[in-house]
Amino acid sequence: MGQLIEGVWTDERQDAKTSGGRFVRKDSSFRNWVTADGGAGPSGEGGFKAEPGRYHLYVSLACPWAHRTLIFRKLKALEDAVSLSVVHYHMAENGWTFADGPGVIPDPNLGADYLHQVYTAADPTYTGRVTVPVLWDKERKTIVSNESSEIIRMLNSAFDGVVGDPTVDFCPEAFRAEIDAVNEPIYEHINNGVYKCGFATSQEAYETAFAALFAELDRIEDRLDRQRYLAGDRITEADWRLLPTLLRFDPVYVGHFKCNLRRIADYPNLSNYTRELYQVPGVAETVDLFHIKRHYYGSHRTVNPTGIVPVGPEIDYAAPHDRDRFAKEAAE
Ligand SMILES: N[C@@H](CCC(=O)N[C@@H](CS)C(=O)NCC(=O)O)C(=O)O
Repeated sequence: MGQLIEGVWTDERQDAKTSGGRFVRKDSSFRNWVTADGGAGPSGEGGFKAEPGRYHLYVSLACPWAHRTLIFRKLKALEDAVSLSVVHYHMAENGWTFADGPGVIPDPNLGADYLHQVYTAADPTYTGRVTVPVLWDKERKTIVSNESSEIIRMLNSAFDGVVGDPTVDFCPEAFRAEIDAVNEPIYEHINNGVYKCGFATSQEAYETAFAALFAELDRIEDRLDRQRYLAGDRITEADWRLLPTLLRFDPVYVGHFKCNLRRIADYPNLSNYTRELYQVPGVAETVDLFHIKRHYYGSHRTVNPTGIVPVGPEIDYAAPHDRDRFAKEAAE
């Protein structure tokens, strides 16, 4: 995995060689917000007004952080308003690329061969990781944001007065505090926790992350025994932030990242919940297990030197689920 240094791509990175072999994820760099009136958002500068056709999303179908943004774009009916590029699943010496391959959607804005060219177009002296997702402003020819948690908040509401489906709200004011409260430990121990397991370079760091990951999964399993969704009786942002990790867990994280105490399939509530969310109309179209498996197993050669992609496991996310038991209980 490489990075940009002063706008120049370099193939080297001191990635997991952090204190005690722990993997530490660096904060995202572009933190501006698209807003309804173009005013500044919670961070960054203003000048990014919500307008149909103005913004473009660069994603990888493999990446769980990018996956959240695809789900919001789909469920908020913003596909025509926010255009899309998809990088190749294989991330190697050039980072993410637009090389020809199944499912790749090239860059219509800059004709870039590599995603790092999009970053240097926004900031010619950029230093840092070149990550997906990226929200690009075609008008100002710059990156609005490369932070998925903030991009989904923008997609959830900024375009409501102009385009998309304003009746869909995954972050209602009344749920906000609860959503933030559940998001925090899930991010720390599950979304990012699987990476802390997989990219640890010391036994101790791996075992610490592993214990925290399964403690949090157990806690969520218990919560989902009492309520249908993470923040209560309706689907919220918290659910869409967790789903991409759950979908990748059994096919990838159990083996590749050594998260193997239990599979999601071994958790009755989590597995039924995963299937219910997967079956929400539109969501399955955002899931690409081919990109997911090829990317992780093929790109992380420090973790899997041969690049061999396992054939299994057999998983049917479209199989029936039992989550409507909560609706039945409420009706009784
Ligand atoms: N905090 C970022 C993290 C994004 C991220 O780490 N994306 C990964 C793919 S899953 C990436 O692009 N990695 C490339 C690299 O680190 O060089 C977000 O949530 O948007």
